[in-house]
Amino acid sequence: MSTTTLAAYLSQSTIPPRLADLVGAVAKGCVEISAQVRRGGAGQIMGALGSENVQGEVQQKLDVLSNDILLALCAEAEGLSAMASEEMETIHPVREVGPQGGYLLLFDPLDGSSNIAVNVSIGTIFSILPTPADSVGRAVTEADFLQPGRNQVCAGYVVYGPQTQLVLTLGEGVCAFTLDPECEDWVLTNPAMAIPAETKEFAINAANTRHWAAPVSRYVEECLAGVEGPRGKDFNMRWVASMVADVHRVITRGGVFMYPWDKREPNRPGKLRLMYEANPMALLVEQAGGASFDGTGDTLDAPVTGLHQRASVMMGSKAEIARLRDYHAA
Ligand code: AHM
Ligand code: MG
Repeated sequence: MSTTTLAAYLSQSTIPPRLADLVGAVAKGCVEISAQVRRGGAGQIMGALGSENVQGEVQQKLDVLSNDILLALCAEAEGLSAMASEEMETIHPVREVGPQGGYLLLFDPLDGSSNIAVNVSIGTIFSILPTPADSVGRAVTEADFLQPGRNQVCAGYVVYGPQTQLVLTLGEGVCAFTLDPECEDWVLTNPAMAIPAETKEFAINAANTRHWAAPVSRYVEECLAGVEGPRGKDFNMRWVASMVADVHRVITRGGVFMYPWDKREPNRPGKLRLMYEANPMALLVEQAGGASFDGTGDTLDAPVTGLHQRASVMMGSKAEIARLRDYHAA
């Protein structure tokens, strides 16, 4: 059986070489993160660091280690102008933007940190934006990053589960690669991921039921009513509490992932971050034939005002997102 590696895939003539180079650097960083994740308690990576990130969350050793790995390896990619991350308050400039333009990389280096200690799937999420046209000849600023998700030229995630998988879009569909730990090559294992239209699964943290907005409560209540309810079928609920793992399941076999706005903090749009969590996942879901919604419109069209801005997140099978839209409009 012939196999296609990530390197071969990225050498296609339709992919700009400097973008391919950057994606290769992110993937290489994730091979290193995967190795650290697998060492677990046998290495020095478990536990909290004693510091907090810009969002006031306790940083785990693995959060910071993963951040450092991506910063170091991606800085080598020639086309990269600057990086931003969940773990850093401000941007990390790399080089002045040359005449060919450049790229901005955003990432959540280790998503689902609460699952590290319990040996449950975690992940890395990344998003690549073009540097704005007027940035040539100067260092980029934070304002250059504040572009809608629709501008992304690439998005992806790596899930560190029983297998380590990279799921990637360069704007023309979604493909998945599986890491062969023997040779450290990413092998193309699904060239065209497609979210099934029909679903019987939803993912939401049900502990927050009492805080939800009415349209979300209505949607979930109707799923729970099962075959006797208005949906006329039984649903399953799943919640890994790692967005990467939950969205990976949705992209693989359909369903809906939700972390919507709720009444706990009415002025906060949601828990998850727009630029390095919601937007890359929304592009992947859309490219796999699904849709995403932030309670007002498409996630990818949401106005961006800050690097660490939060978002209300609903994404998955198209018909389910259309239903959620209708309920929000009612
Ligand atoms: P993190 O980036 O600090 O790990 O937080 C994001 C994670 C998501 O992966 C997941 O969907 C969510 O937080 C789980 O939150 P909760 O524990 O409230 O269910
Ligand atoms: Mg995260």
